[in-house]
Amino acid sequence: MIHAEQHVIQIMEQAGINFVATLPCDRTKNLLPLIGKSFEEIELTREEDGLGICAGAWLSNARPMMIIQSSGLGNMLGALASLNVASAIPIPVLASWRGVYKEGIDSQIPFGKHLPAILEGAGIHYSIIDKTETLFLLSEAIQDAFKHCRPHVALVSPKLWEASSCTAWQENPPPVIQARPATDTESLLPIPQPEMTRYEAISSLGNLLDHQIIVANLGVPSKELFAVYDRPLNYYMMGSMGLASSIGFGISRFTNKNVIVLEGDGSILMNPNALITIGQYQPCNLTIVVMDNACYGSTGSQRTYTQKKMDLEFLARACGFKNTARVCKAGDLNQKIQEFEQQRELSLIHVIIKPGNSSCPNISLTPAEITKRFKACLENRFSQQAVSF
Ligand SMILES: Cc1ncc(C[n+]2csc(CCOP(=O)(O)OP(=O)(O)O)c2C)c(N)n1
Repeated sequence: MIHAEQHVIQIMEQAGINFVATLPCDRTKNLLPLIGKSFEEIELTREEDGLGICAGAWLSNARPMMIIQSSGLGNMLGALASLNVASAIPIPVLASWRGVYKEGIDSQIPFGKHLPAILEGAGIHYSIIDKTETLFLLSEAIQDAFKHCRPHVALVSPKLWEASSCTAWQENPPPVIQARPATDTESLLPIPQPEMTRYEAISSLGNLLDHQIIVANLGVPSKELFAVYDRPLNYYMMGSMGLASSIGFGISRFTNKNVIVLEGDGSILMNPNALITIGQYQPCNLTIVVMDNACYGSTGSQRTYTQKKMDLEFLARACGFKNTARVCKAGDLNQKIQEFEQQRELSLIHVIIKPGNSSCPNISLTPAEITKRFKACLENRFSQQAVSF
Protein backbone atom coordinates (compact mmCIF):
# COMPACT_ATOMS: atom_id res chain seq x y z
CA MET A 1 0.00 0.00 0.00
CA ILE A 2 1.33 3.46 -0.80
CA HIS A 3 1.48 6.31 1.69
CA ALA A 4 -1.00 9.19 1.47
CA GLU A 5 1.97 11.41 0.53
CA GLN A 6 2.90 9.21 -2.45
CA HIS A 7 -0.75 9.08 -3.41
CA VAL A 8 -0.84 12.90 -3.56
CA ILE A 9 2.28 12.94 -5.76
CA GLN A 10 0.68 10.41 -8.12
CA ILE A 11 -2.48 12.49 -8.38
CA MET A 12 -0.46 15.60 -9.16
CA GLU A 13 1.59 13.76 -11.79
CA GLN A 14 -1.49 12.32 -13.41
CA ALA A 15 -3.02 15.81 -13.52
CA GLY A 16 0.03 17.05 -15.44
CA ILE A 17 1.33 19.39 -12.73
CA ASN A 18 4.90 20.48 -13.54
CA PHE A 19 5.52 23.44 -11.23
CA VAL A 20 4.81 23.69 -7.49
CA ALA A 21 5.13 26.65 -5.13
CA THR A 22 5.41 25.59 -1.51
CA LEU A 23 5.48 26.98 2.02
CA PRO A 24 5.78 24.47 4.85
CA CYS A 25 3.26 23.26 7.40
CA ASP A 26 4.28 20.82 10.10
CA ARG A 27 1.53 18.45 8.94
CA THR A 28 2.85 18.25 5.37
CA LYS A 29 6.49 17.83 6.33
CA ASN A 30 6.63 14.32 4.89
CA LEU A 31 5.00 15.44 1.65
CA LEU A 32 7.30 18.40 1.00
CA PRO A 33 10.58 16.48 0.48
CA LEU A 34 8.81 14.48 -2.26
CA ILE A 35 7.70 17.59 -4.16
CA GLY A 36 11.14 18.74 -5.29
CA LYS A 37 11.95 15.19 -6.42
CA SER A 38 8.97 15.02 -8.78
CA PHE A 39 8.34 18.62 -9.88
CA GLU A 40 10.07 21.93 -10.38
CA GLU A 41 9.58 23.56 -6.98
CA ILE A 42 9.74 27.17 -5.85
CA GLU A 43 10.08 27.67 -2.11
CA LEU A 44 8.09 30.72 -1.06
CA THR A 45 8.48 33.24 1.72
CA ARG A 46 4.85 34.41 1.55
CA GLU A 47 1.87 32.71 -0.01
CA GLU A 48 0.55 35.71 -1.95
CA ASP A 49 3.84 35.87 -3.80
CA GLY A 50 3.26 32.27 -4.89
CA LEU A 51 -0.01 33.25 -6.53
CA GLY A 52 1.83 35.76 -8.72
CA ILE A 53 4.63 33.31 -9.55
CA CYS A 54 2.17 30.54 -10.43
CA ALA A 55 0.03 32.94 -12.48
CA GLY A 56 3.12 33.89 -14.49
CA ALA A 57 4.10 30.25 -14.92
CA TRP A 58 0.62 29.40 -16.23
CA LEU A 59 0.66 32.38 -18.61
CA SER A 60 3.89 30.90 -19.91
CA ASN A 61 2.23 27.50 -20.43
CA ALA A 62 3.19 25.67 -17.25
CA ARG A 63 0.70 23.76 -15.10
CA PRO A 64 1.32 25.09 -11.59
CA MET A 65 0.00 24.25 -8.15
CA MET A 66 0.53 25.50 -4.59
CA ILE A 67 1.05 23.55 -1.37
CA ILE A 68 0.70 25.71 1.74
CA GLN A 69 -0.67 25.88 5.26
CA SER A 70 -4.30 27.01 5.45
CA SER A 71 -3.31 30.08 7.50
CA GLY A 72 -1.52 31.29 4.35
CA LEU A 73 -4.86 31.60 2.58
CA GLY A 74 -5.36 34.65 4.78
CA ASN A 75 -2.24 36.19 3.20
CA MET A 76 -3.52 35.70 -0.31
CA LEU A 77 -7.29 36.12 -0.29
CA GLY A 78 -7.21 39.56 -1.93
CA ALA A 79 -4.94 38.36 -4.73
CA LEU A 80 -6.99 35.18 -5.23
CA ALA A 81 -9.94 37.43 -6.03
CA SER A 82 -8.26 40.35 -7.81
CA LEU A 83 -5.80 38.25 -9.84
CA ASN A 84 -7.05 34.68 -10.25
CA VAL A 85 -10.82 35.22 -10.22
CA ALA A 86 -10.83 38.58 -12.02
CA SER A 87 -8.32 37.54 -14.69
CA ALA A 88 -9.51 33.92 -15.08
CA ILE A 89 -6.18 32.39 -14.03
CA PRO A 90 -6.29 28.82 -12.65
CA ILE A 91 -4.56 27.79 -9.46
CA PRO A 92 -5.14 24.57 -7.56
CA VAL A 93 -4.08 24.95 -3.91
CA LEU A 94 -3.50 22.11 -1.49
CA ALA A 95 -3.92 23.79 1.90
CA SER A 96 -3.00 21.87 5.02
CA TRP A 97 -6.12 22.70 7.04
CA ARG A 98 -5.24 23.75 10.55
CA GLY A 99 -7.43 24.66 13.48
CA VAL A 100 -10.06 21.99 13.07
CA TYR A 101 -8.59 18.57 13.88
CA LYS A 102 -6.50 17.71 16.97
CA GLU A 103 -5.11 21.25 16.89
CA GLY A 104 -2.39 21.98 19.43
CA ILE A 105 -1.93 25.66 18.54
CA ASP A 106 -4.78 27.88 19.69
CA SER A 107 -3.93 30.66 17.27
CA GLN A 108 -4.76 28.37 14.32
CA ILE A 109 -8.37 27.98 15.41
CA PRO A 110 -10.07 31.37 14.79
CA PHE A 111 -9.17 31.50 11.08
CA GLY A 112 -9.14 27.75 10.42
CA LYS A 113 -12.60 27.02 11.75
CA HIS A 114 -14.19 29.74 9.59
CA LEU A 115 -12.27 28.88 6.42
CA PRO A 116 -15.09 27.16 4.53
CA ALA A 117 -17.35 30.16 5.18
CA ILE A 118 -14.57 32.60 4.26
CA LEU A 119 -13.85 30.83 0.97
CA GLU A 120 -17.53 30.52 0.23
CA GLY A 121 -18.06 34.21 0.94
CA ALA A 122 -15.18 35.12 -1.37
CA GLY A 123 -16.57 32.92 -4.14
CA ILE A 124 -13.55 30.58 -4.06
CA HIS A 125 -14.29 26.93 -4.86
CA TYR A 126 -13.03 24.43 -2.33
CA SER A 127 -13.12 20.74 -1.38
CA ILE A 128 -12.51 19.04 1.94
CA ILE A 129 -10.28 15.99 2.10
CA ASP A 130 -9.96 14.10 5.38
CA LYS A 131 -9.18 10.51 4.42
CA THR A 132 -7.58 8.48 1.64
CA GLU A 133 -10.99 7.58 0.23
CA THR A 134 -11.68 11.25 -0.49
CA LEU A 135 -8.30 11.94 -2.12
CA PHE A 136 -9.98 11.68 -5.53
CA LEU A 137 -11.30 15.16 -4.68
CA LEU A 138 -7.77 16.50 -5.07
CA SER A 139 -7.70 15.25 -8.62
CA GLU A 140 -11.10 16.84 -9.22
CA ALA A 141 -9.97 20.12 -7.64
CA ILE A 142 -6.96 20.30 -10.00
CA GLN A 143 -9.10 19.50 -13.04
CA ASP A 144 -11.70 22.04 -11.97
CA ALA A 145 -9.12 24.81 -11.58
CA PHE A 146 -7.66 24.31 -15.07
CA LYS A 147 -10.93 23.57 -16.82
CA HIS A 148 -12.69 26.67 -15.50
CA CYS A 149 -9.61 28.89 -15.15
CA ARG A 150 -10.21 29.67 -11.49
CA PRO A 151 -8.77 28.90 -8.07
CA HIS A 152 -9.78 25.70 -6.31
CA VAL A 153 -8.63 25.08 -2.75
CA ALA A 154 -8.34 21.54 -1.38
CA LEU A 155 -8.54 21.81 2.41
CA VAL A 156 -6.63 18.75 3.58
CA SER A 157 -7.23 17.71 7.19
CA PRO A 158 -4.26 16.48 9.28
CA LYS A 159 -6.35 13.34 9.66
CA LEU A 160 -5.33 12.29 6.15
CA TRP A 161 -1.66 11.91 7.10
CA GLU A 162 -2.31 10.43 10.54
CA ALA A 163 -1.99 6.78 9.55
CA SER A 164 0.87 7.34 7.09
CA SER A 165 4.25 5.80 7.85
CA CYS A 166 6.04 7.97 5.29
CA THR A 167 9.49 8.99 6.58
CA ALA A 168 10.56 11.35 3.80
CA TRP A 169 11.12 14.18 6.30
CA GLN A 170 13.49 12.18 8.53
CA GLU A 171 15.53 11.25 5.47
CA ASN A 172 16.02 14.94 4.69
CA PRO A 173 19.08 16.34 6.50
CA PRO A 174 18.41 19.72 8.13
CA PRO A 175 19.99 22.67 6.30
CA VAL A 176 23.20 24.25 7.58
CA ILE A 177 24.11 27.94 7.26
CA GLN A 178 27.06 28.34 4.89
CA ALA A 179 29.74 31.01 5.34
CA ARG A 180 29.52 33.53 2.46
CA PRO A 181 30.64 37.07 1.60
CA ALA A 182 28.57 40.04 2.80
CA THR A 183 26.38 41.94 0.35
CA ASP A 184 28.40 44.25 -1.88
CA THR A 185 27.15 47.76 -1.23
CA GLU A 186 30.35 49.66 -1.98
CA SER A 187 29.58 50.42 -5.59
CA LEU A 188 26.14 51.90 -4.87
CA LEU A 189 25.79 55.46 -6.17
CA PRO A 190 23.97 58.25 -4.32
CA ILE A 191 20.32 58.74 -5.24
CA PRO A 192 20.24 61.44 -7.96
CA GLN A 193 17.67 64.17 -8.58
CA PRO A 194 14.85 63.00 -10.87
CA GLU A 195 14.83 64.40 -14.40
CA MET A 196 11.89 62.68 -16.10
CA THR A 197 8.36 61.54 -15.29
CA ARG A 198 7.10 57.96 -15.43
CA TYR A 199 5.37 58.72 -18.73
CA GLU A 200 8.62 60.01 -20.25
CA ALA A 201 10.50 56.94 -18.99
CA ILE A 202 7.90 54.56 -20.44
CA SER A 203 7.72 56.47 -23.73
CA SER A 204 11.49 56.17 -24.09
CA LEU A 205 11.26 52.37 -24.00
CA GLY A 206 9.27 52.22 -27.24
CA ASN A 207 12.37 51.99 -29.48
CA LEU A 208 13.77 49.14 -27.45
CA LEU A 209 10.81 46.87 -27.33
CA ASP A 210 10.53 44.10 -29.80
CA HIS A 211 10.66 40.53 -28.56
CA GLN A 212 10.52 41.27 -24.84
CA ILE A 213 7.65 40.46 -22.58
CA ILE A 214 6.57 43.33 -20.35
CA VAL A 215 4.65 43.06 -17.10
CA ALA A 216 3.36 46.47 -16.02
CA ASN A 217 2.50 47.54 -12.50
CA LEU A 218 -1.16 48.26 -11.70
CA GLY A 219 -2.71 51.73 -11.91
CA VAL A 220 -1.30 54.56 -14.00
CA PRO A 221 1.90 52.72 -15.10
CA SER A 222 -0.22 50.15 -16.96
CA LYS A 223 -2.43 52.86 -18.45
CA GLU A 224 0.62 54.80 -19.63
CA LEU A 225 2.18 51.75 -21.24
CA PHE A 226 -1.16 50.90 -22.87
CA ALA A 227 -1.40 54.45 -24.25
CA VAL A 228 2.13 54.66 -25.65
CA TYR A 229 2.85 51.14 -26.77
CA ASP A 230 0.04 48.59 -26.53
CA ARG A 231 0.88 45.09 -27.75
CA PRO A 232 -0.20 41.55 -26.81
CA LEU A 233 3.15 40.83 -25.13
CA ASN A 234 2.34 43.48 -22.50
CA TYR A 235 0.74 42.06 -19.39
CA TYR A 236 -1.13 44.86 -17.63
CA MET A 237 -1.87 44.34 -13.99
CA MET A 238 -5.34 45.40 -12.97
CA GLY A 239 -5.20 44.41 -9.29
CA SER A 240 -3.09 42.28 -6.91
CA MET A 241 -0.79 45.14 -5.97
CA GLY A 242 2.77 43.95 -5.28
CA LEU A 243 2.72 40.94 -7.60
CA ALA A 244 4.18 42.41 -10.82
CA SER A 245 7.69 41.03 -10.20
CA SER A 246 6.27 37.72 -9.01
CA ILE A 247 4.28 37.36 -12.23
CA GLY A 248 7.32 38.34 -14.30
CA PHE A 249 9.41 35.78 -12.47
CA GLY A 250 6.84 33.03 -13.07
CA ILE A 251 6.74 33.88 -16.78
CA SER A 252 10.54 33.91 -17.00
CA ARG A 253 10.79 30.30 -15.75
CA PHE A 254 9.08 28.94 -18.85
CA THR A 255 10.34 31.11 -21.68
CA ASN A 256 13.71 32.06 -23.14
CA LYS A 257 12.46 35.52 -23.95
CA ASN A 258 13.58 38.45 -21.89
CA VAL A 259 11.00 39.61 -19.40
CA ILE A 260 10.92 43.24 -18.25
CA VAL A 261 8.85 44.15 -15.22
CA LEU A 262 7.83 47.80 -14.86
CA GLU A 263 7.56 48.07 -11.08
CA GLY A 264 6.69 50.88 -8.69
CA ASP A 265 8.33 51.75 -5.39
CA GLY A 266 5.04 51.41 -3.49
CA SER A 267 4.40 48.01 -5.00
CA ILE A 268 7.89 46.68 -4.28
CA LEU A 269 7.57 47.86 -0.70
CA MET A 270 4.23 46.04 -0.41
CA ASN A 271 5.84 42.75 -1.48
CA PRO A 272 9.62 42.76 -1.04
CA ASN A 273 9.20 38.99 -0.73
CA ALA A 274 9.17 38.91 -4.53
CA LEU A 275 12.78 40.14 -4.64
CA ILE A 276 13.80 37.73 -1.90
CA THR A 277 12.51 34.72 -3.83
CA ILE A 278 13.72 35.92 -7.24
CA GLY A 279 17.21 36.52 -5.83
CA GLN A 280 17.39 32.88 -4.76
CA TYR A 281 16.52 31.51 -8.20
CA GLN A 282 18.51 34.02 -10.33
CA PRO A 283 16.42 33.90 -13.53
CA CYS A 284 18.80 35.09 -16.27
CA ASN A 285 16.07 36.56 -18.50
CA LEU A 286 14.43 38.89 -15.97
CA THR A 287 15.01 42.64 -15.64
CA ILE A 288 13.07 44.54 -13.01
CA VAL A 289 12.74 48.25 -13.74
CA VAL A 290 11.54 50.03 -10.61
CA MET A 291 10.16 53.45 -11.37
CA ASP A 292 10.65 55.21 -8.08
CA ASN A 293 8.67 58.44 -7.77
CA ALA A 294 8.87 58.20 -3.96
CA CYS A 295 5.08 58.05 -3.78
CA TYR A 296 1.94 56.03 -4.50
CA GLY A 297 1.46 57.93 -7.73
CA SER A 298 -1.72 56.21 -8.85
CA THR A 299 -3.69 57.01 -5.70
CA GLY A 300 -2.83 60.66 -5.13
CA SER A 301 0.97 60.71 -4.71
CA GLN A 302 1.05 59.92 -0.99
CA ARG A 303 4.69 59.50 -0.06
CA THR A 304 6.40 56.11 0.29
CA TYR A 305 9.44 55.37 2.41
CA THR A 306 11.83 55.71 -0.53
CA GLN A 307 11.42 59.43 0.13
CA LYS A 308 13.06 58.90 3.51
CA LYS A 309 15.52 56.09 4.16
CA MET A 310 14.61 53.17 1.94
CA ASP A 311 17.07 52.39 -0.88
CA LEU A 312 15.59 49.92 -3.38
CA GLU A 313 18.86 49.17 -5.16
CA PHE A 314 20.38 48.28 -1.80
CA LEU A 315 17.39 46.05 -1.10
CA ALA A 316 17.89 44.26 -4.42
CA ARG A 317 21.58 43.68 -3.67
CA ALA A 318 20.69 42.27 -0.26
CA CYS A 319 18.29 39.88 -2.01
CA GLY A 320 21.08 38.55 -4.22
CA PHE A 321 20.79 40.74 -7.35
CA LYS A 322 24.34 41.31 -8.63
CA ASN A 323 23.44 43.35 -11.71
CA THR A 324 21.88 46.55 -10.45
CA ALA A 325 21.99 50.16 -11.58
CA ARG A 326 20.56 53.52 -10.62
CA VAL A 327 19.56 55.92 -13.40
CA CYS A 328 17.58 59.12 -13.82
CA LYS A 329 17.91 59.77 -17.58
CA ALA A 330 16.00 58.04 -20.41
CA GLY A 331 19.20 57.38 -22.38
CA ASP A 332 20.83 55.66 -19.40
CA LEU A 333 17.72 53.57 -18.79
CA ASN A 334 17.67 52.31 -22.37
CA GLN A 335 21.38 51.61 -22.36
CA LYS A 336 21.23 49.69 -19.08
CA ILE A 337 18.28 47.56 -20.22
CA GLN A 338 20.16 46.56 -23.37
CA GLU A 339 23.39 45.93 -21.50
CA PHE A 340 21.72 43.73 -18.88
CA GLU A 341 19.70 41.84 -21.47
CA GLN A 342 22.82 40.94 -23.37
CA GLN A 343 24.54 39.75 -20.22
CA ARG A 344 21.63 37.35 -19.60
CA GLU A 345 21.77 37.81 -15.85
CA LEU A 346 19.11 38.73 -13.32
CA SER A 347 19.04 42.51 -12.99
CA LEU A 348 17.25 45.43 -11.40
CA ILE A 349 17.32 49.05 -12.54
CA HIS A 350 16.33 51.66 -10.00
CA VAL A 351 14.91 54.56 -12.01
CA ILE A 352 14.56 57.80 -10.09
CA ILE A 353 11.60 59.70 -11.58
CA LYS A 354 9.53 62.78 -10.83
CA PRO A 355 6.06 62.29 -9.36
CA GLY A 356 3.11 63.00 -11.66
CA ASN A 357 0.74 61.09 -13.88
CA SER A 358 -0.19 61.70 -17.49
CA SER A 359 -3.90 61.84 -18.26
CA CYS A 360 -4.12 58.50 -20.05
CA PRO A 361 -7.54 56.86 -20.43
CA ASN A 362 -8.44 53.57 -18.78
CA ILE A 363 -7.32 50.35 -20.44
CA SER A 364 -10.09 49.24 -22.74
CA LEU A 365 -9.60 45.52 -22.05
CA THR A 366 -10.98 43.50 -19.14
CA PRO A 367 -8.50 41.61 -16.93
CA ALA A 368 -9.66 38.34 -18.51
CA GLU A 369 -9.15 39.74 -22.02
CA ILE A 370 -5.63 40.91 -21.15
CA THR A 371 -4.83 37.41 -19.86
CA LYS A 372 -6.29 35.64 -22.89
CA ARG A 373 -4.56 37.90 -25.39
CA PHE A 374 -1.18 37.64 -23.67
CA LYS A 375 -1.30 33.86 -23.26
CA ALA A 376 -2.41 33.34 -26.85
CA CYS A 377 0.46 35.51 -28.08
CA LEU A 378 3.00 33.54 -26.06
CA GLU A 379 1.59 30.22 -27.29
CA ASN A 380 1.62 31.47 -30.85
CA ARG A 381 5.21 32.64 -30.67
CA PHE A 382 6.22 29.36 -29.10
CA SER A 383 4.68 27.31 -31.88
CA GLN A 384 6.20 29.63 -34.52
CA GLN A 385 9.58 29.13 -32.87
CA ALA A 386 9.09 25.37 -32.83
CA VAL A 387 8.32 25.41 -36.56
CA SER A 388 11.33 27.52 -37.48
CA PHE A 389 13.85 25.33 -35.64
C1 LIG B 1 -3.67 45.77 -1.71
C2 LIG B 1 -3.88 47.12 -2.30
N1 LIG B 1 -3.66 48.22 -1.55
C3 LIG B 1 -3.81 49.45 -2.09
C4 LIG B 1 -4.22 49.59 -3.39
C5 LIG B 1 -4.43 50.96 -3.99
N2 LIG B 1 -3.38 51.28 -4.94
C6 LIG B 1 -3.50 51.09 -6.28
S1 LIG B 1 -2.19 51.63 -7.14
C7 LIG B 1 -1.42 52.14 -5.75
C8 LIG B 1 -0.12 52.88 -5.81
C9 LIG B 1 1.00 52.08 -6.42
O1 LIG B 1 2.18 52.82 -6.19
P1 LIG B 1 3.53 52.49 -6.92
O2 LIG B 1 3.73 51.04 -6.97
O3 LIG B 1 4.61 53.28 -6.29
O4 LIG B 1 3.28 52.96 -8.41
P2 LIG B 1 2.97 54.43 -8.98
O5 LIG B 1 1.49 54.53 -9.08
O6 LIG B 1 3.56 55.44 -8.06
O7 LIG B 1 3.63 54.43 -10.31
C10 LIG B 1 -2.18 51.87 -4.61
C11 LIG B 1 -1.77 52.20 -3.23
C12 LIG B 1 -4.46 48.40 -4.13
N3 LIG B 1 -4.87 48.43 -5.40
N4 LIG B 1 -4.28 47.20 -3.56
